[in-house]
Amino acid sequence: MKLRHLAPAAAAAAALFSYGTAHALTVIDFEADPGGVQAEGFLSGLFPLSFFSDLGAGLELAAIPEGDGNSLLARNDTNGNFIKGVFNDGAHSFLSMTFGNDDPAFTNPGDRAVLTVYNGAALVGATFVVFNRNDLMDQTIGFNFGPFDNWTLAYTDAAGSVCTGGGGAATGLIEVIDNITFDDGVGAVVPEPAAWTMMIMGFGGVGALTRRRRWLAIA
Ligand SMILES: [Ca+2]
Ligand SMILES: [Ca+2]
Ligand SMILES: [Ca+2]
Ligand SMILES: [Ca+2]
Repeated sequence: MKLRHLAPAAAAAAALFSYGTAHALTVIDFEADPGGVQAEGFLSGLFPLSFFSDLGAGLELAAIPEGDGNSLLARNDTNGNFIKGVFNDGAHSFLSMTFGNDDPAFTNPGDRAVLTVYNGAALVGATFVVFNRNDLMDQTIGFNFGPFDNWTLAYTDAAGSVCTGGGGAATGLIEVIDNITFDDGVGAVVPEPAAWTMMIMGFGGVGALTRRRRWLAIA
């Protein structure tokens, strides 16, 4: 079974306009996975990314309104649970995902999703996105500086403490993530501006070749 990749041209175009990587991108959307409670370290199909929870329990796949079809949840949130990912194929330099379940009733202004990436045990970096607090999966968080081979995604308050109840509610704030997108590893090098010029010229060349083929076909 082949890993699902975006078409190289589409990936390159997306990279050009968003994150500046030049790799093919793989997307995990969990749509082919059976729903329900998941074991620690579970894999989606043959994708090289194992999922864990910080507390060692609470991972679940479910189709919920706060997700995008089947999505990944970390329950047990009153104890401060969150999601971890470990790549099984070495280091990467691009990762993004969508996130939801930012209930206005269970969050405070400034609460956020925090994505932290590591290479082995070494911290590589962290980024955050403040919730728009609409309980919809309509925000994305990403990191594009590697190499890293594992990561955590946690919902925290504005000070960075993992949410254990939000807004004074008894229920915690469950991380819900989906559409996990990553590059094909650190083998390739992020192009310099001069290389981009060459690549853009290359895209033009592809178009010219296509037109020539079409012309030949008509002839
Ligand atoms: Ca999905
Ligand atoms: Ca949590
Ligand atoms: Ca919700
Ligand atoms: Ca939202």
